[in-house]
Amino acid sequence: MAVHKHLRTQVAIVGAGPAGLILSHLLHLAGIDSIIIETKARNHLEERIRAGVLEQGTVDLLNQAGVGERMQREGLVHGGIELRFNGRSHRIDLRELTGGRSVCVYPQHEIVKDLISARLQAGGQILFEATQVQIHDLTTNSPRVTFQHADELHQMDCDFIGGCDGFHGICRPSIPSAELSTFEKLYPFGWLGILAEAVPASQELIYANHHSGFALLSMRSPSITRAYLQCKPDEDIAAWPDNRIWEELQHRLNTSTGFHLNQGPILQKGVTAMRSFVCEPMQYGRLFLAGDAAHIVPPTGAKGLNLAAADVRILASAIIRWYRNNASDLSERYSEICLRRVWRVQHFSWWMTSLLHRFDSADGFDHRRQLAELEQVVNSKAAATTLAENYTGLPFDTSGEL
Ligand code: RFL
Ligand code: PHB
Repeated sequence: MAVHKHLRTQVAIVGAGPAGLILSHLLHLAGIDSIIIETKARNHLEERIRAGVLEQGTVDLLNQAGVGERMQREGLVHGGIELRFNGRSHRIDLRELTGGRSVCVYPQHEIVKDLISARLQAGGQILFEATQVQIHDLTTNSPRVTFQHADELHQMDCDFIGGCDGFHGICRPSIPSAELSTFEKLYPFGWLGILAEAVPASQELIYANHHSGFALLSMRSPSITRAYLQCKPDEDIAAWPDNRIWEELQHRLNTSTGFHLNQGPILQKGVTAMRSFVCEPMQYGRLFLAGDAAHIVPPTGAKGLNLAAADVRILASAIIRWYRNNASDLSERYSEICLRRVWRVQHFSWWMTSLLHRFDSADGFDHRRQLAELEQVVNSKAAATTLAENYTGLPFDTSGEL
């Protein structure tokens, strides 16, 4: 029979993705106690293939927080990306255009592994495989989380709740709908992603606009290729045997001077739908949403994880300020501060998506317009700089306020 178990923490965090884990770690560094409640098992989180590209600001945040040691050793620093269209390849020199900024290719699940290990080593609590997670009393000074864990019904009292449970979580839907505005855009395509045991055919990421559809060549390590093909949002993966995937990648990534894709066993494949989504505000009473729980971007700009890190950096500062100075000025402005970056990144992710994908309605006009814009991006230093600044990430606010 289920027993009632009472827990108390300062900050209850729902979700052990990058947002929840980074938040818990930053709070711990400031001496603030948190407990993470997560529905999935630890090994599931540590093997879930997701993002790969980290902005300089995210890398700096992880390093400053003392969890960047493996990332510094194993992460691949990239000073440029390639744009490919009309059979030609053009390098965008991120480093030169931004005065030295770069990105780092280090898989999201490795960050998750590093953070879980750091939290557990420091005595932090992550309650994996919780079920029936619910949040209550959000507009009081003592909100609660209830859930089932290891056959016991738990109630956790806290001062704040970090809603870090992703797009399909329960935190955002717990806010009365009259208090929220949501903004959404669905795209008429998805991405078919593969992970393959093959040496990446390029040392830098290649984004290709092709009349057959977008393709992206990325990597996870010097021996693992990650690649994506634009497909239908409800694409049947069974229609894509490995050889068809390689042929299509070769076709879309080819150049007039020839390009050879290294092939190897495909370890994983899956289809991801594409959407842009924002909810406003990102807070309600003592609940603060962060990461995918509050917003989704299409992956073309490689921004989702970076935006999650930017949110929790601000949220941690706001909570720390509340405990240390008894001041709620920053926590009251959490949503407003985050949404400035969120909308900048929404625009960039939408722009990259619309520049590079094939739109089926196109009678040829849209494709020619895209090519004209791509020509401008690769030929105008101003246009290339805009891409490079956004891709490497807008610097974090260093005014000292946060
Ligand atoms: P997550 O990672 O989804 O974590 C949420 C966690 O909450 C748990 N959860 C619950 N826990 C308790 N109770 C409940 N009721 C719960 N419901 C859910 C979930 O199990 C999960 O563990 O959200 P978070 O932390 O906000 O992190 C966001 C990122 O994961 C996401 O934005 C990125 O992966 C997006 N993304 C990329 N971002 C980048 O910055 N760079 C990239 O290169 C990049 N590439 C990508 C991507 C996402 C992709 N997919 C699969 C959507 C490429 C792809 C293909
Ligand atoms: C990835 O490696 O998964 C990746 C890279 C760049 C993107 C999106 C995803 O824009």
